[in-house]
Amino acid sequence: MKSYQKLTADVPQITESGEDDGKPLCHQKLSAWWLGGGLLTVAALLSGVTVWVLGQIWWGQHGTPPLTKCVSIPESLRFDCFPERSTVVTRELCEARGCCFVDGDWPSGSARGVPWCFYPPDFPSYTLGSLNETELGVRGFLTRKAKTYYPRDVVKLQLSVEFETDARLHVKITDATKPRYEVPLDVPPATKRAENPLYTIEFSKEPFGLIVKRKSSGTVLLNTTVAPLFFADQFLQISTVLPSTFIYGLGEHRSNFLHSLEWNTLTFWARDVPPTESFNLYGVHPFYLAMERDGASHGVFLMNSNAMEVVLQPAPALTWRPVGGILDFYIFLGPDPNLVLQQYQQVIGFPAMPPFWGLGFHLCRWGYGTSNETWEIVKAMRNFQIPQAAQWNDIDYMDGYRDFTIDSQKFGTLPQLVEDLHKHGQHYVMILDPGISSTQPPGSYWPYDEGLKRGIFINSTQGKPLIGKVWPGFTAFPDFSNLNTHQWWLENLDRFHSLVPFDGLWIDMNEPSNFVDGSTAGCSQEELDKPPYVPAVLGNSLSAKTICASSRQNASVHYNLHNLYGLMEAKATASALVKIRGKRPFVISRSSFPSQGRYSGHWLGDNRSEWKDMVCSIPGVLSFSLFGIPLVGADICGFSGSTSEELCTRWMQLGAFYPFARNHNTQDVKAQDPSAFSPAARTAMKTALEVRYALLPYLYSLFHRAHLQGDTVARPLFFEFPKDVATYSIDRQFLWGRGLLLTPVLEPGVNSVIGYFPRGLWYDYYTGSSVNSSGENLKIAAPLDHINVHVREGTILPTQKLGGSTSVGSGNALHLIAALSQNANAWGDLYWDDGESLDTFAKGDYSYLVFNVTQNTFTSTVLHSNAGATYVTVDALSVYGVREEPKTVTVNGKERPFTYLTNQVTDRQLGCAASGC
Ligand SMILES: *[C@@H]1O[C@H](CO)[C@@H](O)[C@H](O)[C@H]1NC(C)=O
Ligand SMILES: *[C@@H]1O[C@H](CO)[C@@H](O)[C@H](O)[C@H]1NC(C)=O
Ligand SMILES: *[C@@H]1O[C@H](CO)[C@@H](O)[C@H](O)[C@H]1NC(C)=O
Ligand SMILES: *[C@@H]1O[C@H](CO)[C@@H](O)[C@H](O)[C@H]1NC(C)=O
Ligand SMILES: *[C@@H]1O[C@H](CO)[C@@H](O)[C@H](O)[C@H]1NC(C)=O
Ligand SMILES: *[C@@H]1O[C@H](CO)[C@@H](O)[C@H](O)[C@H]1NC(C)=O
Ligand SMILES: CC(=O)N[C@H]1CO[C@H](CO)[C@@H](O)[C@@H]1O
Repeated sequence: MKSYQKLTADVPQITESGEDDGKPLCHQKLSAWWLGGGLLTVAALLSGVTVWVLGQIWWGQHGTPPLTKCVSIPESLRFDCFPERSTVVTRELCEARGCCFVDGDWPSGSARGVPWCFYPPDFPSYTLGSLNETELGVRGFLTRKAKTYYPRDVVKLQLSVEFETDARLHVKITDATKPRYEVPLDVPPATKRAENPLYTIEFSKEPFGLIVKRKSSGTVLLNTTVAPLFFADQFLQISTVLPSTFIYGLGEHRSNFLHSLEWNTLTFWARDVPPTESFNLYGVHPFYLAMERDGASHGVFLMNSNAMEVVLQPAPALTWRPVGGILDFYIFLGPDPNLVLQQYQQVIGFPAMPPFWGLGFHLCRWGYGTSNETWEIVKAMRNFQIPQAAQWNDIDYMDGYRDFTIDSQKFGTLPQLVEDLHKHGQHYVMILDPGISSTQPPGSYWPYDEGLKRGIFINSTQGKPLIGKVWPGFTAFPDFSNLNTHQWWLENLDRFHSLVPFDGLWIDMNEPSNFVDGSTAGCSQEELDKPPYVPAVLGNSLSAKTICASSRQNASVHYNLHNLYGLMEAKATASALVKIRGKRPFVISRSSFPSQGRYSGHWLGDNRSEWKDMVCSIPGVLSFSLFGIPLVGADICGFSGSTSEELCTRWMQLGAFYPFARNHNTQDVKAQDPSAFSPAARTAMKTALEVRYALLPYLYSLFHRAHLQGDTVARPLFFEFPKDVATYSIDRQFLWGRGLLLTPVLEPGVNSVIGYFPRGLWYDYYTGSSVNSSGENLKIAAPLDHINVHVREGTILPTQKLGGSTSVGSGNALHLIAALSQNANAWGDLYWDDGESLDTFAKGDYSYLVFNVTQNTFTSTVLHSNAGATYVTVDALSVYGVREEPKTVTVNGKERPFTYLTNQVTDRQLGCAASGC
């Protein structure tokens, strides 16, 4: 939808540096003297898991560090001792912390570069005592003798390391003496110690540190001895070196897919703001995936929902800096990126299977103004036979922007519109915001009256509902950490559904967004609102554009729960939809947190109608693939600003391949639905959507694999080619699953595009002509009415024939496309069910088919079937890459007619020259 913005006033004092300081990445070896002691004792404590214990190698001492110690620390390995940005650090301030001060050039603009104030090698940290064996691993205490410069150090910590599976290690550090807030995610517990782990772990006792290595290669994945550990009540910090500079994830941020390690500080605190580089955005995902140097891959998840920073620096190294909770790490050893993600999602949960219609094309706009006008667009789309699965409305349907109301003047015919959509096999999705208007006369607005009665709103420190201001004016905020709130939300939705039988819900503004900082009464002066360390969040305050951190929710204080607001609302919404409709829920949420995929998809927020925003959408989509939220897409053609016909055409082509495809526009700008353009543009858009619709059986099957085991749908190239380093930074192309490569045009005024084709045969999806790439960039023709789609050798794609109906799942016959490998093999699969019932896989109400080509024979094997299988008929098979014309083709033993087309192997330059690009 929209955010209410005043961008200029609250630009933070930090942005990413790197692009302009031109420093090369530096992979220097860590200086030897630092922990010069090396390995002193070795103890193989546990069967299968090697535990190394490093000896006494670091002596904590206070005072001004001698300069020689300081200057010998390479710049890339300086860990910032003065991350506060409210003050420019001076020698005095720095040395008061016992840190090294070496000033340099203050980076231009607001960027921060090499720290001036950094930890000396002997800065006090924790000491690890003896380790006891536990059922799943080891446990020990960490103690700190010297205080840090933050209040309330936790002086005794408990470390527990659990070898949960062969590929998964769990490291938890928390207060040894009293419980602290922990993220309420129900992670399935491990029950048995890993027998043959892919990792080894070593401990450094003094100062405490841990080193995780990949057993097979010896690669050091984590080494936390590089900087001191902090664990104060509101300042936790742990640093590690990284085995490479290839780091992905760490969202939600707008950046290239591959993160910059040039002193890049990323902040995590859910925030309503149009996506901008270096800002904390709507969602929070403290997870990264790293490629090692030999194509192996690992992932790290810090299960912590507090505000935090992650600092990436060129060593390469990474620092986690949360301001609460505990240090609860899961480390996933892959070894390939697909496995890393499966292992991550075993912890956070697998994404929901979307209804089939959810994968169709969605259309929305803020400012249709009336239900009749909304209806006109639907009719225009039908008239041009442009596929449309669902029509949406933004907040203009509401009466005074209040949830669960309809503007009876302007949207009086909404129920009829929805009925008409349903008659045409189409669906209706509407927006809801969490803020509940608090100013209606008592007795006139059930949601507020009843919410108040049931005590389900978030309270201020005064024990009364906290009042902020959102679209309807003054509002209270439902506390979704309270199960009574879920019941109240369900009752509201149920009442509303009997008025407007919506099929899905769009939950917006759920960071939660608030147009006044904190509340109408401001915030308290307590530590939660004024923490000793404020991460570099936009607005420099945790209450900026949201509610007070001190506010009270059932499960904890908002300080801890803020980043979970969207997750908890999505959970309540999905469960209400199931109860109301009895079918698979369809929810799209703006804010998100790990495990969100179980309840909702996500759109990338209030992007602009600009080429750059279209470019950024691919890293956005790919990052959410890493976060276990495969149902994701950007607003096609851009949300704010007016699009141009060319941009919108290219964006519709790209958007036809977002896993979640919605064209959405703001009010008071030019219309951008396909029916608004010239016949040529409209046709190009329609063609792109028809390709999507043809491929829906393939897409649906990919979603099944995501739901089943956490495979990605929109997939980065390096997931399939992890040994090809050239793929590591590609984010202008992506794959669908393993077999379909998308190469969109992302700039104006061109009719060709350069794309990278990993080694192997790639077939043009439309013609079957092929190119044999040695792993190279190829320039290919891309006229305005065309998006390049290539099929990878060895793939069988189930596609569907388009019938007269533009609805999804119309039971049209399948057309299989087999793209042969150089050895003339191929395989593929199809998951099929009724498209909307709950838990079809768990209940066995589905069909699953595997297709295979080998030795000139195509076979289709039904591995599971039930009534759903009767929906599947195949009426055509195309085989790409048949080198000689066959004499006969038989189907189940009977000879059948066929056509054979000689496909010219496209010469890459020629193919382009022919069309003049
Ligand atoms: C871990 O880091 C310390 C400090 O930089 C270094 O001395 C040590 O050699 C590293 N250990 C490994 C296994 O890389
Ligand atoms: C390890 O075991 C000893 C002896 O039972 C006990 O005193 C100590 O508290 C244990 N340490 C941890 C971290 O559990
Ligand atoms: C919407 O259309 C209906 C039927 O055509 C008409 O009766 C109604 O007055 C229209 N409403 C508005 C607000 O234009
Ligand atoms: C908020 O205050 C209401 C009374 O105004 C109370 O019923 C409710 O339990 C409080 N909720 C929390 C989480 O403190
Ligand atoms: C309130 O939170 C606690 C702790 O998270 C939880 O156990 C309890 O079920 C919650 N109460 C309700 C009514 O949701
Ligand atoms: C395809 O069929 C061949 C020969 O029967 C078999 O060896 C191969 O495993 C099959 N491949 C798949 C993916 O089922
Ligand atoms: C199209 C576009 O600009 N996408 C960006 C929208 O914002 C998200 C952040 O929410 C970015 O990740 C996308 O890159």
